[in-house]
Amino acid sequence: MSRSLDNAITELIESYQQLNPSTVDELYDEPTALEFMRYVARNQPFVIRKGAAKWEACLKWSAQYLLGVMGNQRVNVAMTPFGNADSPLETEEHGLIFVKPYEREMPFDWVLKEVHTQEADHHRPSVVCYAQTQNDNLRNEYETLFNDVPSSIDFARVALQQDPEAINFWLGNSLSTTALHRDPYENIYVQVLGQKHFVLLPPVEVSCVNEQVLPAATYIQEQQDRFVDMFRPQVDQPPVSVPFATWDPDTPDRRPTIFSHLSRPYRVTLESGDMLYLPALWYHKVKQSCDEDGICVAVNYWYDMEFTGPFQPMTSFVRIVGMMSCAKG
Ligand SMILES: O=C(O)CCC(=O)C(=O)O
Repeated sequence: MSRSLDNAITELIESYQQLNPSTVDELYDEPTALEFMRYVARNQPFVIRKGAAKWEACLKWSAQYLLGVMGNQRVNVAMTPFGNADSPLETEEHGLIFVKPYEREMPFDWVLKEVHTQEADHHRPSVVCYAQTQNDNLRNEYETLFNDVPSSIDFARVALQQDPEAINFWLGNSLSTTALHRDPYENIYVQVLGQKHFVLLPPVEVSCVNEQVLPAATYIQEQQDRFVDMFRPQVDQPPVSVPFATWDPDTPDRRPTIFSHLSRPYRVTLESGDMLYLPALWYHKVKQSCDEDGICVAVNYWYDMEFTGPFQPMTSFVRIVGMMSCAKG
């Protein structure tokens, strides 16, 4: 029985790969709402090369412009020792945990300088900063920059019949990596400065990512003198458990499942002005490279995914069956 369950999961992954393109579709014009809806219905990503190149943000933003507009307004910044916010972490004390960043409000000019200086410095800093609150920050703490981007993506607004649930601003450098995870949103991601390097896995590859239920922890600032910030993870109290992918397609021999070798990750790099449609529930890991100012800036639009219809329950079924199969293996 369990052999045939493994075979069924293998067949699911392989038939998906046979029936679908092996690379992310590249478009050079915005799709119509109907064309976009066909991608949503197939749950298939695409990138529009230079799709946002004429946005005010892509024409005007630079370190100097951001500094001029934002000045010393206070913004939230995530701080971690290795640029590893919201990621699995091996610890001696607690084994594998899910660690969240230390978060702090700082003046924007301080954050910008810190991100830039860390990028320029050849020695690894003791703390890596990433402005990455995913809480609609572009319509809140970064509101003064909001005029430079559209308030919605037209083809998505018409097709999905809704406004974005959140519009987020991201400012970081090459020291930060976003760990493999998935979100219940249709995501339109626009690169403004620098590059983002996405690794994408479709939802059917859930059995490859070795999702485990991990104790949640948060970095705390242990000791600070004039020069050094020290961070260590502290397990959350009361205890909270978080299901999270623990396999990384870039280090495939660490923590694989019996299905990980079947995974065929899609890789796509976004240059300034490029727009990615990242469909709901796709696993994504994101690395970044900086522009000549030593910063990497992006904006993304999250639209609620559709929970009615078969997609969500069937994806959830595949996830549960995959976890059962991996657990007994
Ligand atoms: O840009 C990043 O670092 C992560 C982006 C991401 O996870 C998202 O847009 O959902």
